[in-house]
Amino acid sequence: MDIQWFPGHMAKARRQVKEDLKLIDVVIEILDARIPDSSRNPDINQIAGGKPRLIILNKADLANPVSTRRWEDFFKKTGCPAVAVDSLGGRGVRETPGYIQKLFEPKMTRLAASGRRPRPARCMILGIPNVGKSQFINKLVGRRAAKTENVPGVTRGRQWIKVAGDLELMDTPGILWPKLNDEVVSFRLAVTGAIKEHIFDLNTVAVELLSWLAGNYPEAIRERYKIDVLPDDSLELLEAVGAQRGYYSSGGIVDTLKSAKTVLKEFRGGILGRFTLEEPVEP
Ligand SMILES: Nc1nc2c(ncn2[C@@H]2O[C@H](COP(=O)(O)OP(=O)(O)OP(=O)(O)O)[C@@H](O)[C@H]2O)c(=O)[nH]1
Ligand SMILES: [Mg+2]
Repeated sequence: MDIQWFPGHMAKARRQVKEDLKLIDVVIEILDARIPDSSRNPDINQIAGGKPRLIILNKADLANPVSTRRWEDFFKKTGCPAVAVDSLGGRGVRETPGYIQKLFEPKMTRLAASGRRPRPARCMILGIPNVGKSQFINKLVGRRAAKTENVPGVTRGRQWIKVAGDLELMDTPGILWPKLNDEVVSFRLAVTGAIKEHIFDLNTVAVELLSWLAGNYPEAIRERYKIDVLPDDSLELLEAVGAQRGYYSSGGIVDTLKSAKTVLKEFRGGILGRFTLEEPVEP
């Protein structure tokens, strides 16, 4: 699976981020709790420069809670506070302003020492497409301040949003790195919904996902799709899912595309269970 997807708006967003960083006190890096490593921009250190940073492990409601705790510890050990958040349900959202204020404190003290009046902490929300940046902001401010939708590439330009109290947040368009040349990373981004669907082959991704699930959580598939004996071949498994659902085309063959869409949708919706696709590797 070779994915090349770097639309013009992302290149522009990247330049804009660089420029806007001058105005920013704290960078909020939103990661997908199911793939904290693959959803991380490898250039983040360079992009964020020396700004204090808070990591948010978003969509924690869809991830394995034990793994999420491991990831929180992992990032904390690297010196970066990390909070698990469910921006839909709201869990963890309220804890974030406290972390932000703490990160802003040294700068605020410096500003005060030079005679400047206190001002809100200005934060930039950064992350890959569809990770939940706009939804996180909406949950924090308690209204639909930013547009959200379950497809990547919704936010096209930056937008400042004030939070009651002392925060100002800048929503930004999701940015992916130019070359997704790592097959495993590409698969994980596709399966979690960070890449537009016309860019990759749905069947390939669903087969790979079924193979991963069959290897790690066979019970989840057995129960959901009522398949007692899982075939070794994952394409056969995809067909078995379709057969179980009655997805037949006119010639009586299983419609694997329809099965693939079902499997991906149910995985992304958390219907198959809460899964984390990668664990932290201790240095
Ligand atoms: N289950 C779950 N869904 C979430 C969470 N956060 C966001 N979503 C959903 O994920 C989808 C994408 O959310 P957005 O806020 O639009 O994502 P974004 O990062 O702003 O995306 P772009 O603007 O395209 O870069 C929406 O359908 C949200 O409802 C979460 O914590 N849990
Ligand atoms: Mg957005």
